[in-house]
Amino acid sequence: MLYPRENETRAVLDLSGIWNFKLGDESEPGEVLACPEDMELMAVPASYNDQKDDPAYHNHYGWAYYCRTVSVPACYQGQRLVLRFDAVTHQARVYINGKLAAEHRGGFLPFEVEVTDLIPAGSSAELLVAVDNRVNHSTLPVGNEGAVAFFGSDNPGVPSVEAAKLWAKPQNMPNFDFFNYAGINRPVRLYTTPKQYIRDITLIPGIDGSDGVVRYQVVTGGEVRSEAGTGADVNTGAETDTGSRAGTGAKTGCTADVRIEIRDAQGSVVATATGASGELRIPDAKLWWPYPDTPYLYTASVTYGEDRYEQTFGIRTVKVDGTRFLINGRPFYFKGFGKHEDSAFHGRGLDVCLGVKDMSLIHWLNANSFRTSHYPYAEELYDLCDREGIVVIDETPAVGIGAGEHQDPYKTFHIREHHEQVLREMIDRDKNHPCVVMWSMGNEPDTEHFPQSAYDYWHSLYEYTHTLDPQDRPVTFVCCQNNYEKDLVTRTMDVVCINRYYGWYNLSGNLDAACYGLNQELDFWEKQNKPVMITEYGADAVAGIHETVPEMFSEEYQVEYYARQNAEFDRRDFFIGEQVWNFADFATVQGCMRVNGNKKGLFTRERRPKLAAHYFKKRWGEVPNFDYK
Ligand code: GCB
Repeated sequence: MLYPRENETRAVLDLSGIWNFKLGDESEPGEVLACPEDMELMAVPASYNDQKDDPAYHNHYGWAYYCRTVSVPACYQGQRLVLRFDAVTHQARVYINGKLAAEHRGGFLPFEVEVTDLIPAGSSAELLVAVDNRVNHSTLPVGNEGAVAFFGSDNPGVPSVEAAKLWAKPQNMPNFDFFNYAGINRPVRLYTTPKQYIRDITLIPGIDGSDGVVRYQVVTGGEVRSEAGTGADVNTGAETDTGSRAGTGAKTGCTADVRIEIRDAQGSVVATATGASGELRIPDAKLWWPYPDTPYLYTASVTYGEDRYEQTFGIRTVKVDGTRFLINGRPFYFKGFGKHEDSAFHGRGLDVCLGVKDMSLIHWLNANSFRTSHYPYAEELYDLCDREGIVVIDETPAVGIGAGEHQDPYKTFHIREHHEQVLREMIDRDKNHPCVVMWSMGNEPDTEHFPQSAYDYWHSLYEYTHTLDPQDRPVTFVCCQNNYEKDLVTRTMDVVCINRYYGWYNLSGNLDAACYGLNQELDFWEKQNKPVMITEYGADAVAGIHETVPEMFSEEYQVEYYARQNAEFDRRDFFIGEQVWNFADFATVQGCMRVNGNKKGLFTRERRPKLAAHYFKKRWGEVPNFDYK
């Protein structure tokens, strides 16, 4: 799905601002719905949870309603009009003048609906967005069900489940460790295209000697004069997954009408072609390299009839070769972290200023990469990473698939179809970004208690993911600390990604024992002949707690924890990267394991560095991006 960009053929109206808002309950909104009475004010885009000082918002469970009027200028007459939602978390129903116009499941990926006839140019309409924040065993991320699960014990002082049912309020019980921020978290825009339009562009870069070779496919839509020369059939999954009711009339285009020009960073045309699919050759191409080398970007300017779209891309290759991860043929070492989209007041709402600040801090740290733990991030961030040369592992929201030791989650819950949907939508959205070098199908599912079921589920999904990506990037999922000898599936991924907390959740405070345990495990991985990286390791450090003798929760222990374990990674040739948990402190549900949120950040939530940030700035300044191993 193309990002809404304005140019001489397309206009974009940003609907960000103050909307009307009202909390709802668990009742499902139907096909027809009017804006409620007595609405309050709420900023969009942003999560609604922390905008008001009332636990009813912070801890809400169920539907909530956003309303505003949308006016379409008369000068858009003759254009196709599309309403695009970048992310509504977790489930959305969109009403135009009271009638259901679109629905979407999944809170981190875009959907759109054509509104040319619903809000004709020169008119206004009432836009109502219903948002459901409930997580359960069929959503991604996964929530536990039964609102009274915290109750029940042999202790007579703790209410039994039966007693609690009489008075306990229903609530979300995330099976994941980040606050369940919800609402219209990313921009809503109305954009125009000509009636015949460019629907999608796929660019597949390659390198041949000193030339860049770019295979491309363009999908067009609208009333097509001729059906000749189709050939664009990749990644059209999003067409049905958007849930659009108005229909887009998309068809593959007339070959002769599509023209593509590649421009270099100075704007000079370096290659041209006509037709909906083909191959372009760029002599003496400049490659996209991670920072501090140049992340060089080209622009594909595609025209079709009166429509035009500019898609930036980079020329770079990604490949796993034995135990190495190659970018442009050179062995790359990942230095970075898992992050979150999380900040004060906005919650998970898009904050581009914070995005720019984080890029600056990533450079300050001499890091080169991050994982979009635990969901696809806003598109603006991938654009920043393309331009700033930051390498991204792109992850779906499939976090928390597991059901405790007694139930096989893969046989018990119906998650597969939705999981495939989010993979299709994520790859369809992000496929052209040079910064994305690997897909992560999910984080920390149960792979230990039902190893064969886990293998059947994840390995077939891995094969499916490979078929979705036109660039066929490496595919993985991130494995939690488990009995790695029993786990059958992690070892079959293109890159083995492990989250390990030796010295924190286990062997707590004992770094000698932690290093022993870690080495036992690394000996196991050494025999698998796969590239292995750590995608999470970390220790909570409450900023300002200092000790002469490093103890848990102090900034000194966090540094010691990393220094000891990094020394072990450095001794292993097959070990291709270290991504710490987490870039910054972040909000979680409250609980006795959390001190006002998760404090494993190298930075505080306000982006003040802890001692560990200074430690990594030095270490990563000495570890090169390439040829380290
Ligand atoms: C994990 C999870 C991450 C948590 C982290 C922690 O394994 O993947 O979401 O936040 O541990 O700090 O417990």
